[in-house]
Amino acid sequence: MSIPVLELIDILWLKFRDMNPQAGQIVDLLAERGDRLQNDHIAFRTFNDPRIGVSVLAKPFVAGGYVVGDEYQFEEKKLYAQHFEHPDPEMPKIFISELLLEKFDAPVRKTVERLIDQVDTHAINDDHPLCIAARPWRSSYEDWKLLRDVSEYAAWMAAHGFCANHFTVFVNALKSVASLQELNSLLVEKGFELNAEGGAVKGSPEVFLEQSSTLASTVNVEFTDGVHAVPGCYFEFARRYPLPNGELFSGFVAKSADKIFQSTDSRS
Ligand code: OOG
Ligand code: NI
Repeated sequence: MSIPVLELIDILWLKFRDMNPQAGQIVDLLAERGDRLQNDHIAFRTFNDPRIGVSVLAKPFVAGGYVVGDEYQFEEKKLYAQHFEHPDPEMPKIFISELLLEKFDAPVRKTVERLIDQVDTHAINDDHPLCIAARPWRSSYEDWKLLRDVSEYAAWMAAHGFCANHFTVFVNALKSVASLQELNSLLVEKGFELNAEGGAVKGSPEVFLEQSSTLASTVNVEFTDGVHAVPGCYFEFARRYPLPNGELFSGFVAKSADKIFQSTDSRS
């Protein structure tokens, strides 16, 4: 029996909040204004190796009633993603992406292969799902830098492995702000840094989704060659608009997502 999804989400949230204190601070800020956090979606990252690909990460969610909603391609970043939704619209959507390893040259593939070969696949099971496995490999800062030069995403994976990359505030449910723009202003005023890639707000009512996100907090990671500060997790904000049939759009917008990924880029 898989861990019930709600229980899993609680575990993921506590780990995420630990690694990303700005999330807890923003939840507290909204609570002071009378708003409770409703999650729009939770995102995970991985590599497209059959041992740890999207379908392995998705397992406990699928067991809990989630189904694939749509799929997305990111040519330039060499990523593929799927989102999963639950019949209960209050349940957060799950967005899972994977790096397409065959699109990279041999040194990168070998570096990643050395990480994946350390995963004890028998230790990944219904009681210990991959999405909470943390970093099932030892990696060096040298690896991180080599990967960072070709893919920020690959470097992030080498440093952190499996956890929620971000949680997302469902802005429609907030009563204390009327728009995503208003929420962004509040966050900037309180000192939070937003991802400005392509403008603070990604998307528009015309594509039925507006999104913004913080820049990932820097975290100290223990590599085999010492402790180094690298980008960690971030917090996202999403406002959804109704489709012509009256239902809220429940998917993602690849052009916006492409910029949201950059919330974990390292700043030199
Ligand atoms: C995912 C970025 C895309 C969205 O909501 O469009 C995304 C990531 O950074 O792993 O979350
Ligand atoms: Ni997201």
